[in-house]
Amino acid sequence: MTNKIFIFMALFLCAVTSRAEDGSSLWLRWQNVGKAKIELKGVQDGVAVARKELSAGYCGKSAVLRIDKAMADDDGFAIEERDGRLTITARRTSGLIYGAYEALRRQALGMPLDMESHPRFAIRMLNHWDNLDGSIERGYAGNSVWKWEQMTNTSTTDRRRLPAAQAALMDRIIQYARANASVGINATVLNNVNASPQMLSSAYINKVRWMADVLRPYNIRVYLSVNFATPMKLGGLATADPLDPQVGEWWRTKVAEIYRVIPDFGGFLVKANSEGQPGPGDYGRSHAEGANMLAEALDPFGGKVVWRSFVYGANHKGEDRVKQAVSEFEPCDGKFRSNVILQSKNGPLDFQPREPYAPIFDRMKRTPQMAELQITQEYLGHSRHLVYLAPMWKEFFSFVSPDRLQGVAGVTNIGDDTNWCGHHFAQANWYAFGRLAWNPELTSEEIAREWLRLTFSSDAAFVDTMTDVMMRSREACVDYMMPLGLHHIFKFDHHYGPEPDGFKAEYPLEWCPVYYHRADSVGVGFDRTVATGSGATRQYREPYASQYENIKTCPEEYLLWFHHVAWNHRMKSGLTLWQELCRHYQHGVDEVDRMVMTWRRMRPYVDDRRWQEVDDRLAHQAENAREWRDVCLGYFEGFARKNK
Ligand code: BDP
Repeated sequence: MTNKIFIFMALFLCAVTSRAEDGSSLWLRWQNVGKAKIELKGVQDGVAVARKELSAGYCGKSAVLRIDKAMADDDGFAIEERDGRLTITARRTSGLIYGAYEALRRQALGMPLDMESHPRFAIRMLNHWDNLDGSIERGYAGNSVWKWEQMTNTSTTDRRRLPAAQAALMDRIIQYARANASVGINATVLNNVNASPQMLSSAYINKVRWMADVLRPYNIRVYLSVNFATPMKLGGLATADPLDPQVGEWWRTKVAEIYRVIPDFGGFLVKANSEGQPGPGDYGRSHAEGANMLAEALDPFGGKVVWRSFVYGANHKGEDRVKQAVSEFEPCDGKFRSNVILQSKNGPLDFQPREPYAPIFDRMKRTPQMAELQITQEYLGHSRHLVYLAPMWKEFFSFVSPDRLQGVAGVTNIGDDTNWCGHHFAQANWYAFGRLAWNPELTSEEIAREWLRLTFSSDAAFVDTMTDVMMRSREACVDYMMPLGLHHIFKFDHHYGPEPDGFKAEYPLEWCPVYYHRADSVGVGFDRTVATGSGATRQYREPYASQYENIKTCPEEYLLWFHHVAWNHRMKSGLTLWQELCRHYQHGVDEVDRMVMTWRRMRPYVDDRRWQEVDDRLAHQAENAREWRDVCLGYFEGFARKNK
């Protein structure tokens, strides 16, 4: 059979159908065809998942899974297909799993199967901000998928031997694992960075062991967030001082207890001395001293400490918040043990719709680093707005080379909602995160196209139209929320609607919108220049430092981030700043109106339930975009009145 006919048949058999449904199957919609014979070469175990997926989903005659020790030592793979006979070759068994999913994706997309691929990052991680009580910090898709109370004190993952509730829970976790493995995600932090000390109690470690057993066949390593004061709160010690020998001993014993039951445990994620969390600073110790103490305990087992740089308001109170991570961590550069990785958010503030990149990625020269991206849309309309985030992450990678990073973490957007993510289109962000964590060179557009086809329909009229909608959605959000470099003018606490006049004397100043936009009768924006402002531009490498410093060369999308600009300042368009601001807000609203109209035309291509659910959310987004425009322009006009 020629390749062409074969692919045609494959497509026919495995066509993505448009039946009524609820979105729970995500992008994993290939049909159970159950024909292929699977053969193993040089593989002992660890490939049950690849085997099962291929024998259910591969439409050809047979598949060979083969280990080849001559290949690069990573999770990569090679795929070859000749007349319906598939061969997947990898150095590690994990590569066979990823190869199997890639082959099935290509088959579903009608693409030639032959290819070789290797991940750009070794660590491709999700961060869950899930609390032990089932709530999720900044989660907008229901409660936590982990039902800790349903995990009994059992060590079996044989679903027939589990109580019904735990068996159902296991099915859901396996779906989660499949989704992750299908896009190459290989690590997960199960709990919130604002961590409960209870997470490390023996009872919870036992539950984590069960989770790790369920996830392991999918090559997903489990990590935990830890509370730095756990030795006091759980262990009853009088201190958590990292230089106190008893504290070190407590952590070593705890780590040994974890590895006894989870031999491939990944390590700890730590938020220390940030937003009220305990840390080494409580004892006058540095971040390096704190991280190294944990790293020493984990080192004999190959575990890692992922230490967050999201720290402000502690040692550098009063300094421009966006400068504080560099001020705090630069003196520690070169002082961390080799199994510590510093994890920083993509921007220097906090997951805004648009931020310049965080200069800490340039400044830490001798410390392994990871980027933290936020998949959950804390500041981009929660799970109510359609905002495709791949273009934002690509923007980040255009400033920070993937070569500087050991890995990427994504703060996940999933919960126990039937469709996982609240908004059907928010699934695209989970998918895109994984795809970019594997290969940051993929374009946002390619990823959108493949996701749309796998999730909804391959009809070109649908895919072309909705790819365009997705590609424009992030810029639309920036426009109706915070164009031209405005930032953090959200309502307190929920970070959803606008509150440009937000100020509360009892809150830290860095939480108040007025601190960030600094509007007055002359102009608007935060002067971060070296010449007259906070000097944050100095933290950037050239050519950016000079470019951002000068109002004439500063890119307009960052203008009000770096400069306090007069209302009547001439923009590149010839309009004044005030007029340009109005134009952006209006454009954002117009874009959402267009999205609504476009989606109405997509009805023939989408099943009723998903179509309706997306339509409802789009209507809400259009309303919210107007609220942003009217509240922000109404407020700023009060200042601009005389000088616009
Ligand atoms: C902010 C969130 C807060 C998180 C914090 C963090 O508002 O809920 O705990 O970041 O990343 O974006 O630690």
